[in-house]
Amino acid sequence: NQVKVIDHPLLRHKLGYLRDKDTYSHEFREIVKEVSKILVYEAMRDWKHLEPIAIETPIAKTMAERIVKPPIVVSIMRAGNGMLDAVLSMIPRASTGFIGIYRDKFIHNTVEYYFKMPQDVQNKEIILCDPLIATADTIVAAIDRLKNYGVGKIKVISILASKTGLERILHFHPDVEIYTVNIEEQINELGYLVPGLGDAGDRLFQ
Ligand code: HSX
Repeated sequence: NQVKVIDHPLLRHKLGYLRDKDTYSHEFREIVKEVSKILVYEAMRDWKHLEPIAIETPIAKTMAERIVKPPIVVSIMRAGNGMLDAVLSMIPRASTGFIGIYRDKFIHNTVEYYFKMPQDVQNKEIILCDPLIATADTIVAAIDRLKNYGVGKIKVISILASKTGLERILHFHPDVEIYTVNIEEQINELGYLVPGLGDAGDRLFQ
């Protein structure tokens, strides 16, 4: 199964605050960070690239492990930037990419205005961050673009994702894994998740 819904009492508690329209922006930002750490923790669960390293504790010599070949953390701007620092704090050796992309309601298509990846992306694993997946137009366009660059496995972390959006991602990209807190049943005529949490970019940055 490519879709992992991380069901946990702490996440359900935090999601309530994210959904609540009366949650202040500074609180919303903090909670997005907390949830992002939990999602990336789950996304890294099957990470295979660990290297043994000899260290000394204050008491004795021992062996430890270090993550090698760290993934590239990619933010879909602007809302993905609300997740980025938290994810990087969990994987400090990761490099970072940015994709500026939005759904244009007049031309009914996605528009890319920025694309910046680190130097060597060939076969590198990707953690792709965007708090919301509604129609999935944005994330599918981002995945298309990353695959054209020859990246390795892509894991998406997203706080809420619509049922149709998830189906759409897996229709085009069945190899992608998606980690989310909840699957939303509906999207309204404006393209917002229902009940959702509103526009994640606006909630984060006002
Ligand atoms: C919001 O719209 C989110 O952060 C995503 O970037 C996008 C989701 O909408 P959709 O393209 O999945 O419909 O700004």
